[in-house]
Amino acid sequence: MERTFLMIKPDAVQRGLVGDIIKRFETKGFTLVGLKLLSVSRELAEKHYDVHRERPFFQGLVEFIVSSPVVAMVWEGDGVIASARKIIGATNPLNAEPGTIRGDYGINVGRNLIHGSDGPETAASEIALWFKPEELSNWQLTNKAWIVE
Ligand code: DAT
Ligand code: MG
Repeated sequence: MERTFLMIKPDAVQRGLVGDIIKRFETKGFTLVGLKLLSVSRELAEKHYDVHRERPFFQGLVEFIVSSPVVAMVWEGDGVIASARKIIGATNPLNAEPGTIRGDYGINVGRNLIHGSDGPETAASEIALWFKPEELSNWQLTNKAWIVE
């Protein structure tokens, strides 16, 4: 079953948006299989954003992620990787459609509320980076037959 890694960033945690953000993925029909609030180490933040190491915004991005706790999550379901990216919206919240998380709550690319894996390979590596296998639960929604044919 397909899984993706999502991280509610410090701005969204500080602004009290954790519940609203989780609710969007729950009501869509995806299954939450891993969840934790944590203060991110510089080492983890730098590993997570390693592909952006040479970009001018890298240091500021790392400072932001370590500045206050985040909520790390793994969600499961057919098509969850691409669907979560749609629910999240465009990287720059000013370009994100209303109805998306970034479109509804943000106005600045450096405060864009949430991270979501961008493909199957990054999803697998980010899940492994952020969660131990025993921190993930394999379970089924009891109402799954009412969500998936
Ligand atoms: P996304 O988070 O939509 O996958 P990304 O992987 O291109 O976007 O960039 C990772 C994060 O880096 C992004 O969420 C916010 C920050 N970022 C990206 N482009 C930026 C820019 N031009 N200026 C400042 N921060 C930027
Ligand atoms: Mg990205």
